[in-house]
Amino acid sequence: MPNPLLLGTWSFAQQGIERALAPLLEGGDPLDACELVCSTAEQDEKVDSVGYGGLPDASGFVTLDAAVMRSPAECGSVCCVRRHLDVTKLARLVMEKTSHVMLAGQAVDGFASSHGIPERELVSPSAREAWLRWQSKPQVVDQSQDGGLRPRDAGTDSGGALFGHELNDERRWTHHDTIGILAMNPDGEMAGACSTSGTPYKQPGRVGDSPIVGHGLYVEPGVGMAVGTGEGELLMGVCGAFATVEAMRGGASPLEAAREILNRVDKHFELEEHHQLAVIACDAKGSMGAVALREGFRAVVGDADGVRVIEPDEVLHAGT
Ligand code: SD4
Repeated sequence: MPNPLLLGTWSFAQQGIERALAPLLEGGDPLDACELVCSTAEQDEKVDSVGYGGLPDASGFVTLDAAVMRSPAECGSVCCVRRHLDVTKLARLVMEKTSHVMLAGQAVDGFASSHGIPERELVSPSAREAWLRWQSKPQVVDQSQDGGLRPRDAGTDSGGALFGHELNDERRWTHHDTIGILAMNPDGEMAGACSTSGTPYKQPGRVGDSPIVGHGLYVEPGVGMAVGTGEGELLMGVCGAFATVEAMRGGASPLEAAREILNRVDKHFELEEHHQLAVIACDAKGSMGAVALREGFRAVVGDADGVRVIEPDEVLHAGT
């Protein structure tokens, strides 16, 4: 019997998982659950890496990316969306209403409007303030680092406390965080989704791993599913989510598979201090694994025992 569950990246997935868990455990559609978890974060201004509240690119525009997936034949994504907030819903519309997998840029806003989804301002007041501060102090985040993610100063960051749990070294990575969610219902049906504003102050036009099937998200019924968060460029270089599922196909457990892919990143990239990456994975029975490159990553599990924030099973560079 599969173990039905929701497994999401970062503690801010908790609120959405609490909303989505009961219907999933009663046999609901796992993609409905994923969409609800992502849209809860998209609407939360406090989450500064997803949806409304997401930090802008270098030119001051927020652009959003998202993907959904049930299987290799059923996936959809959108990227560089500037005028619509509901990007997970849009990715699902691409999957369900078109013969395509991915729509990009301004055309997505037209597609959204044609499906009756209202436009809205994506730059929240707090994100605009942060961007203005960044502009006046460009040395705080080094744009030459392809998006320039750096752990924030603990002293200026409310971090994990914002999301109501005690594991507060997560705050190091605030604004570094895609929401990624994997779901399995009691029938063993799987789905996954992810949603992000990408790296803060990124070069305009930059798209990371999240909306690209196989990079930030991959789901294959009967085998497993995986989703990543963190420095997208690292995961893109190894087709990370796909590679994780392939490792499970080859007999690896979710933990072994996630570890193998992070080791591959470690082998190929000159990692910098600000690089963080985490992969969460789940096999066809509902066993799960979570591995992060550095300390401070959190995941959220929802299952028959309730909802809880957990630390990853392993940190590749423990102590950093
Ligand atoms: C990206 N993985 O665009 C996403 C978002 C993220 O820190 O986690 N940024 O690279």
